[in-house]
Amino acid sequence: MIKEDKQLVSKIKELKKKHNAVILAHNYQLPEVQDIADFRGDSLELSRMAAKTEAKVIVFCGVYFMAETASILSPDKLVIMPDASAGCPMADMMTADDLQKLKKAHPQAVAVGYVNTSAAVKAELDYCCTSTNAVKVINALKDAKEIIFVPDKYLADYAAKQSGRKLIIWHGFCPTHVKILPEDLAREKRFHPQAKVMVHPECLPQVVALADAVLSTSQMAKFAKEDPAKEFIVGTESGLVYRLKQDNPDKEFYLASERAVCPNMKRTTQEKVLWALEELKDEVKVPEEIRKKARLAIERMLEIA
Ligand code: CIZ
Ligand code: SF4
Repeated sequence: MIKEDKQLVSKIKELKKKHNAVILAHNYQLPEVQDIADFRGDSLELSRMAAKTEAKVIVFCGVYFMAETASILSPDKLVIMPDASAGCPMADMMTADDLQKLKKAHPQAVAVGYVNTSAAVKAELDYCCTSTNAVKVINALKDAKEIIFVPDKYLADYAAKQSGRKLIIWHGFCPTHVKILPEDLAREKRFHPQAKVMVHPECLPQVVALADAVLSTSQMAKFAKEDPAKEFIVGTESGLVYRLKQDNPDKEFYLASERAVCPNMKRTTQEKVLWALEELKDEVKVPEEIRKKARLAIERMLEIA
């Protein structure tokens, strides 16, 4: 078994070299997939890192909108997904048509959208944002009469409370993060009274209200390293715990809920990474017209953040 795994990993390495490929693994990927990645991180972080490399091929182990983001930032590289059927239900809760209608209903509003959106939705946005910089982006829009914030109603709730701005929202949410409940945090706190509670802003407001820190996955990685606490309760998708433990072997991390597993994030396996490199597919390519507009929304965000 171990021998087979070793063979698989060495084949992946060989093909990676042959095709001048870089493997990106989102923080929510399976441990075996994180282990073979050149970079792991959040979706924007990964896409930006890959864009800076000389690689010709990007293997994106994550969900579809993330590979699209990589394609938006690296139009000259071949972007492939080991399992292109891995989508994000939250991103799928809003179409470009939905956003166009919302914008028509609020013609004065500036449109801000979470990175968890399709490229087509991003093309309709004035500003993109991540869970790291959502509040910063909203705060920068002082002159905006109205602000649309899509698609996550819970990230919107958090950003509205933090910025003191009223936001025009959409009814999207993450089906994985809403499975983390206030009673989960209460139970873990009873088991680990010394632990600091960090939660993702995609969580329910009742859960966010109980946290010591509300953070994106890249912020959690940083916070876990820098904070003096030795124990942490982790209110986000399960995959991040593997990385946190590896990065901080002297600290303890407890997943807030065993239910916080994103099935789409778990579709990618080492075998599928190998097949993707063998066949150089499935390609994800954002059409140029959409790409240019979506890129503008990302660039406007980067100017602020
Ligand atoms: O954009 C990402 O990578 C997501 C969805 C999670 C996060 O907070 O890093
Ligand atoms: Fe989408 Fe939630 Fe899965 Fe992230 S964890 S990819 S937001 S469904």
